[in-house]
Amino acid sequence: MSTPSTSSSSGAMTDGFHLVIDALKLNDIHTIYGLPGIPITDLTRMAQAEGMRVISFRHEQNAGNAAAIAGFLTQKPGVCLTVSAPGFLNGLTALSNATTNCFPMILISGSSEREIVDLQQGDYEEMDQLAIAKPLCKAAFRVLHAEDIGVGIARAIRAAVSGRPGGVYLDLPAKLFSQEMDAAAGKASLIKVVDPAPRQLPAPDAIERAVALLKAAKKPLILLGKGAAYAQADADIRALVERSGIPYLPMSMAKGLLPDTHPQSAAAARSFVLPEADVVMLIGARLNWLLSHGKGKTWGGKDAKAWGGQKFIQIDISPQEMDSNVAIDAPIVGDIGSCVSALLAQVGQLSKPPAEWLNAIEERKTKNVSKMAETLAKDPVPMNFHSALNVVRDIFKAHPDTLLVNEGANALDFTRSIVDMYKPRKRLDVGTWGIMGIGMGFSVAAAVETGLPVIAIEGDSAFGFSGMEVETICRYNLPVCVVIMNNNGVYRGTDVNPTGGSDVAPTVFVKNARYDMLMQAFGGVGVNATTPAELRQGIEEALRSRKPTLINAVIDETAGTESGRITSLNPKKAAAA
Ligand code: ADP
Ligand code: TPW
Ligand code: MG
Repeated sequence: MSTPSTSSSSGAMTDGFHLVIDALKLNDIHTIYGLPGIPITDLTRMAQAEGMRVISFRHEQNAGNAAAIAGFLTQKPGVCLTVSAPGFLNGLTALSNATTNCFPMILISGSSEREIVDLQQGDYEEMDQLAIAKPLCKAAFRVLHAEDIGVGIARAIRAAVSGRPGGVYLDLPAKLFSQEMDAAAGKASLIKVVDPAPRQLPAPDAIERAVALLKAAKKPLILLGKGAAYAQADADIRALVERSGIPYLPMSMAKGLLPDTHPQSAAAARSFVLPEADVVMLIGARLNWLLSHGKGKTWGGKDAKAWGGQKFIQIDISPQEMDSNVAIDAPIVGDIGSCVSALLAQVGQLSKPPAEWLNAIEERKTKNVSKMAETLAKDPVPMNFHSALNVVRDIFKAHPDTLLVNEGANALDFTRSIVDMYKPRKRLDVGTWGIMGIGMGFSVAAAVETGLPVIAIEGDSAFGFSGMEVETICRYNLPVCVVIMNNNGVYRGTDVNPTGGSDVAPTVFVKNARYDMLMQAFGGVGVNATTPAELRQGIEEALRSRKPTLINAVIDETAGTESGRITSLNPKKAAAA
């Protein structure tokens, strides 16, 4: 296909299609995750013709999740492209989830004719998309004129990656794409964004305040969140932890920032260190529900709402995050790279944490680790989560560069606690919302963006939300190995219908389903694994061959617990507690 915008002959014209493509490429965005249809089919074709990688999905939510995690992995906004109204709405869940998780992405949706939409005259796929997107993302823009495309893309990129990263919606009405303009003027209208995520240096007095708190601490603790993983300040974060000698806890997606086997990791003593710590330094982690809002019994408070007495230091790029749940005694506002390096410069002033604290943690860790080792050594028939995940644990130890995608309830919680990660940004999961459906979208983007193999550990319910994308994985021949922890249902496969009627219980699926056959339908490798040995062989072969693979791991249907680790959030149970 010709490239009007790069033609140098005088009088050459360009159009909206090419300006969008050129603006993305100019800003180093070379991949689009999307799903074609009116009015963006030709945009996908032309983008491919112009050398962009266009990854087509079977449902926009998965394309959106792919874009979001591409943003997390690369610090560049992932781009998702959809059609109008229904396609846009399908992408919106992912956009909203990206915003919630602070992942930079841009959802670009074609839209119907403005005049008709605004008069509500019933256009094809009519919807006021901009208005609907606005409350669900960080910023939303619409471009009406071809000469504004450069500005529109530049604003979208800046909004997505600067400050706290998030999702941006860009509305491109159908008519825009065919608008023509002089090619030279078009080229001149594009903007290459300079320094899209400017460093934000912390104030020196904020650093001093934090250092003073750490100096006085008897039982300090560092909490690493996915913001710390996103920031790609890996060496400095590791140096800060190691040179201060402070024990640390990684949040789920921060696992591997330092290897989970690191002697300072307190992960195996989590329920001991949270209530005991006296000064807690949060690095890119929010005190939301995942940390029990920084108070209550988890933190040693005397009841569910009480403050546990900890002093908090919080490093975050968003000033408004401070005091959101409990008082933050030493807020450090800035980008994590700059903040951690400023702290590192002062770390010489700190003495190592008291031995009593470190020994107490070590004691708890040793006890819990040996208890876990006992459980993992068992080989029950049928397999349970532990015996299956013991295999996965070995595999990640031997192949630490592999990416792990993980969703489900028990399939999530057990994997998080059993499978050690050794490198930063290798663990991708359900994040802040605990959302199901990220599995295949994340897997596709993880493979596309890194070229590395991906293992997706999926609950059988979780997999269902994005399962059709196994065709996408086969179509692009991606090195993705999906392992379904098949316990015949949501949490378990054993619930019964109390009426004795013929409908099964709401949490129960078809018994003994063969998910592996889904993969075979598209030319991938399907394996039915009933023992740890078969599971090990299946995954190892997938890593060796890099062929799309799906392993149906048959798990004891009685093995799971309700809601995995978050049973207490169920209304009925919470009231009873
Ligand atoms: P987790 O779920 O792992 O606890 P959260 O998503 O709750 O992590 O928190 C991530 C935090 O990191 C957010 O408050 C976000 O503002 C912050 N953040 C993201 N990127 C950066 C960065 N580059 N510098 C500083 N803070 C960041
Ligand atoms: C978009 C609620 C949380 S976990 C889960 C659901 C439906 C599935 C658990 O079953 P699975 O795992 O995957 O088989 P396991 O190992 O315990 O059997 N809809 C959305 N997000 C969420 N979180 C839900 C529903 C949910
Ligand atoms: Mg299940």
